[in-house]
Amino acid sequence: MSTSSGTAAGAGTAHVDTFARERLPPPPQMPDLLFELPGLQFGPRLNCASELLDRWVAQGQGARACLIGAHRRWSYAELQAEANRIAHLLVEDMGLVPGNRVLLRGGNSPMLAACWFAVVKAGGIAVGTMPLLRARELAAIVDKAQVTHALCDARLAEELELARRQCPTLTQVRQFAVDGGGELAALASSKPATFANVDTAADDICLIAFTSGTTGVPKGTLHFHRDVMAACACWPAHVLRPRADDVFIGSPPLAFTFGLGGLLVFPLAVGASTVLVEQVAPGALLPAIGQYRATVCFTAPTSYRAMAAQLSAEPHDLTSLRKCVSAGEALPAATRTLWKEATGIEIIDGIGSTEMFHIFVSADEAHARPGATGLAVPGYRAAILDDDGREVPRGTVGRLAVKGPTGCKYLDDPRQSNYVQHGWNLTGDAYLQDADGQFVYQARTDDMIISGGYNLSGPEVEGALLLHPAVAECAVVGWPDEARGNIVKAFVVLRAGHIGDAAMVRTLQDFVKQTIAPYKYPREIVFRDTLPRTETGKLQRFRLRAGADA
Ligand code: 3UK
Repeated sequence: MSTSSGTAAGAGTAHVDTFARERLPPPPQMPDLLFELPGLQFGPRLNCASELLDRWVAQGQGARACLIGAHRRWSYAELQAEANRIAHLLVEDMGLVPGNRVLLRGGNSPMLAACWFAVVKAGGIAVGTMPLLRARELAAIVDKAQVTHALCDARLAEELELARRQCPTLTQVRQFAVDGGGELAALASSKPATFANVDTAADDICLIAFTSGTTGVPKGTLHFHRDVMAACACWPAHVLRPRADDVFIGSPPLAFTFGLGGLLVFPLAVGASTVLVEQVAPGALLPAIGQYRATVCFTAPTSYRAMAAQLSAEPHDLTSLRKCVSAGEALPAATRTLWKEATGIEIIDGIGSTEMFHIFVSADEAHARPGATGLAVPGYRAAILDDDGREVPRGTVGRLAVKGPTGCKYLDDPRQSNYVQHGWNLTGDAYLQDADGQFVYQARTDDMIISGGYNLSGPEVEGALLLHPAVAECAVVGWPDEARGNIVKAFVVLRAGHIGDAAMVRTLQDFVKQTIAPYKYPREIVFRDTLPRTETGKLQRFRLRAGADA
């Protein structure tokens, strides 16, 4: 067993620009790391692009299908050639040196993936950004990460140009077009199709993922080349178990590590192919699964719920589909059941975080238990701790703590000591471990509702409401109340054909009382047309609380 914290400072880094490296958390604030699994034995040098992409071509598998987009299909060899040309452009024309931060901006597409590999091959640090971000948010990221270069989908260039006015570090920007035309492809076309990847250290930083967090200044999480490969050796290898002939598809953006792992890194790690298309709203995902004969789907719980409803209205060809992954939010038991009834497929739930890169507690189809997230993924350890950092007995609610081969490394941020305590990564989630050892989600720690002296989980009440056929979506929050401190308040979106009147309020209240302990029922219910969500599909409960402007 090896437990270590931190990384040997300056040990053979390939970075010339050491901005990010110098802003790693100080060694005492680094999470403990575990490298017990045989698949986690890494040498000192590692460039994850070599492992994920070049390796297949070197093994004579370059003709295999790799990326499938709306406009193009690339084999492994074709993606390699495109990424290599862009890497030359970055280094020769745009002056990139290893360690520079490169902002990537675009919806999911093969071209965006080629840009990601180009940056990583050249020893740069990829900074993914959500397509919907505005100039103000982009400027905050550019400033925090001192971004020097950007590769941007031409259709999204306007906000980046606006941001640039406040961003003196960002001097090199090129635009690309997803259909293969555009400035970037034209400039890269004269470059060689071969490129010698920068010989990076395993613990050189290769990406900064900004948290899709709720409020406050965005946090940039640093990830090493080794972190990317370590993630591949854990959850995909032991829980998802994909095959080389799988076709991955899904909705999360590549700027979100849920999407980067699920839709790019994990498929390529096993030589599979992946569909990278922008139009993956629930309504478009179902037909796309049929069109591309996709076999593995990644999306959020609400999307499975919406797709199950869609399937009851019109049939879709899902005969190719064999695995469905849900993450980003707790998967309500009702949603698991609806999806299984509609498709016969048991969803693989998994909790991951931007800080940990990907999923660390999960259950495959055989271990799936409605209402539970699962067990620690091989390679990770998980525990429920009290406020003093002591493990609590089974069945007691506490703070979810994890450690494994990846861990939280914020870029120059005092909040490091909130996430990492005593070597554990504290995800900010209240969980309990049941008698079988399964981890059962309660709420975000700051979403627990204290009402009349009871500790209540908003998502548990949501789970009960979602079992009612009139409920399409819902959110439950604590609402200030003179007598009780807080009351349980529900915001409900009804399915078409149902009316949100006083009778419906009574119906839903009675239904909850019959489903879970009666004291948990929502004393107040209001009806809404939509609920506030982040671009990654997470419910923004804070925007529904008293005093917020939802
Ligand atoms: C919540 C879940 C219950 C939980 C993510 C998979 O969501 C991801 O990363 P974020 O940084 O958010 C992390 C937080 O989201 N959460 C995620 N999955 C679940 N809660 N059950 C789940 N299955 O509060 C967690 O702390 O946006 C998910 C892979 C990569 C990711 N970045």
